[in-house]
Amino acid sequence: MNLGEIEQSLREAGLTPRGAFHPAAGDDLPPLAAQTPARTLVLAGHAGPRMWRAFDAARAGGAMTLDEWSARVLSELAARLGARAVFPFERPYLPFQRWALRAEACHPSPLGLLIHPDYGLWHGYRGALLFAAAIALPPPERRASPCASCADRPCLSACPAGAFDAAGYDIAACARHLACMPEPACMDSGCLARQACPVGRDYRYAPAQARFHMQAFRLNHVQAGDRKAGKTQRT
Ligand code: B12
Ligand code: SF4
Ligand code: SF4
Repeated sequence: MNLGEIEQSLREAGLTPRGAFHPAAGDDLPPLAAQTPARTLVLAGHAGPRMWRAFDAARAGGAMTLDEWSARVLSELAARLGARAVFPFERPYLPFQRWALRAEACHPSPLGLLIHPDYGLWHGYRGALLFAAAIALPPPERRASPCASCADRPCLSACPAGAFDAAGYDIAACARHLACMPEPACMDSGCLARQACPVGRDYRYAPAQARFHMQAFRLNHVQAGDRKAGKTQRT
């Protein structure tokens, strides 16, 4: 099994390969099994319309959440490839953003989301496959952060609730705004701070996907009033 074959399997399942790395001390990977450390991590996510099409078709056959779809697709793939699948919604949380910084040309953005030079802020992670073998990998791709040359930082001033400042993301301010009626524009177009970023505009979510993510976010973290108590995030 080589990396190209694994990446092709991810694409066929509706996912986007998001890089891979050989774990080192401090990467905090769970083992495959007792006494069996993972020697390769392959990251799976979404960027562009492929995942939404696959998920939307699958849920037409029976209601399911995006987390359930991710778990089904990646667990089947893991069984076929002899890997272990792990997920961003598992508790305790696994450090997916830290892994992404190791796996591909992503950088932290002022919004807390990672920014990718091509996808901008319009991407996410659906899971990772852990392999016992040290699979041959290409040298890591290193590209500059788009934020480093973005003098105006429009993402920081676009939120109508003023949820972003130098101190970070004010979850409560965002939650209060999303609970307003009539519904704020973010519910239809997706987070306006994210929309304001000039990078990766071709990868912006289509309206149905943007609304789906915002509804899931509001349901789990706003309406439920349960931002601390462990509801599953369905991004
Ligand atoms: C808990 C959580 C949240 C919480 C709290 C975030 C916080 N302040 O810590 C809340 C509910 C607020 C949240 C919000 C969002 N989140 Co969130 N979240 C997570 C989750 C499940 C766990 C984070 C964690 O504690 N990790 C454990 C530590 C050990 O991992 P780490 O990599 O070392 O930690 C990093 C993060 O904590 C990050 N971080 C710190 N502060 C913030 C603030 C924000 C807003 C984010 C996104 C990240 C972030 O910095 C750390 C170092 O890199 C991750 C999935 C995961 N397993 O990581 C998704 C995750 C970080 N979220 C994600 C997303 C997309 C969102 C939303 C955009 C949801 C949406 N609407 O679609 C929003 C952002 C706000 C908005 N207005 O839309 C994506 C980010 C993808 C990317 N491009 O980077 C992730 C990776 C999930 C995924 N499936 O891809 N999230
Ligand atoms: S608007 Fe500029 S600073 Fe903000 S995320 Fe996009 S590139 Fe980075
Ligand atoms: S979803 Fe709307 S209210 Fe929340 S941070 Fe984004 S722009 Fe602000």
